[in-house]
Amino acid sequence: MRVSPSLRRLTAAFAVALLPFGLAQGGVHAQSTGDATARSVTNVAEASWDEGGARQRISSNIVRFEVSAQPAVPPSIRVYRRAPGTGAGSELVYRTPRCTASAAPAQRLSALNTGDLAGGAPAISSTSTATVQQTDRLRGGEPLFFEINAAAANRDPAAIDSLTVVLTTIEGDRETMTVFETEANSGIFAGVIDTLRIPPAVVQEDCRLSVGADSRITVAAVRPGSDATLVSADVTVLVDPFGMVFDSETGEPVSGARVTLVNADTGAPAIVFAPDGVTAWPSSVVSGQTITDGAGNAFPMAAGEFWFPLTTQGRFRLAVEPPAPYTAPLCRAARGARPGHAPERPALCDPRRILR
Ligand SMILES: [Ca+2]
Ligand SMILES: [Ca+2]
Repeated sequence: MRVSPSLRRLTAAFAVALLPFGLAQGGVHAQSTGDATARSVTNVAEASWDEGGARQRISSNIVRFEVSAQPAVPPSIRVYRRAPGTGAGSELVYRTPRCTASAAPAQRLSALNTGDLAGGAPAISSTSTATVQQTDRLRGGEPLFFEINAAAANRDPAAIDSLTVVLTTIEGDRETMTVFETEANSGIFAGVIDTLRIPPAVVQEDCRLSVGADSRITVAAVRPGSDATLVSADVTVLVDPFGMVFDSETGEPVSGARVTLVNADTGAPAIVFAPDGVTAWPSSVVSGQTITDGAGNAFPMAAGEFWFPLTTQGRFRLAVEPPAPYTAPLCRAARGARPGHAPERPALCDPRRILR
């Protein structure tokens, strides 16, 4: 059968296209590096045809390509907040990040074990755990935990790799962190950053992320070796309003009132925690005065403001001791109360409002 030149080229093209698959079974060379198995497939395409009564044959150049043993998992970010109380939530393993970017890609396990740090390599803390729950919302002042699954950033299966993470807020704060792989060959990079309510004013790269009311945080992992974003996620921030003591006639804030959070069932001062859910917080504060938590952190309050960030579950009331010339909380008297009968309208006190 005579083959036209055009058909001959087509035939050869098919042969080139099809031969690699035919040869692949005999031409696969596998090599392993640690637990990560990569396959290198080497192919030579061969075409043959009859022309002028003679058998013609031609071989292509050598083509090699790598075949991953497992399909690549796209990078992803999960964001967590500390689980309130005990019993709920899951354990997050992380290493304390460094609040700077680092060009050094990895820390060898041997150095990690001996503390002998290679030149330029970031010091890596031992692993910590936190009980957390996944979220896309956070209260201002809570620590923000994040976990980045990025197999591409696990460049050395025998070393703790690091990943640069940039956190930004819509108020203009920006924190650049070096986040470490949880294990040498996990491909998972987890870390935490404290958030801080505004005020005080935003300060970039101070290792704390300032957020305002209805803020949004963007967590972005940077592709190793470039400035491009590998993967990012947004977190909505809810800022609980501060309590406010104000003049019921003028509406002006009133500083200097002692406000106590009281357990309504026991009458005892409530157990209060700082925004991190762990650090002690005073159960009695003075409106408009800076509040200092059990770890010595200062939380400035604007005029008339007070704040009880977190407490245990239960029923609570506020007790207010107003400064002079104010005398008492504003209360609405009960109406229609008769002995043995419920009042038509119960008494109602708004302890944040006081009369003079
Ligand atoms: Ca690694
Ligand atoms: Ca900051």
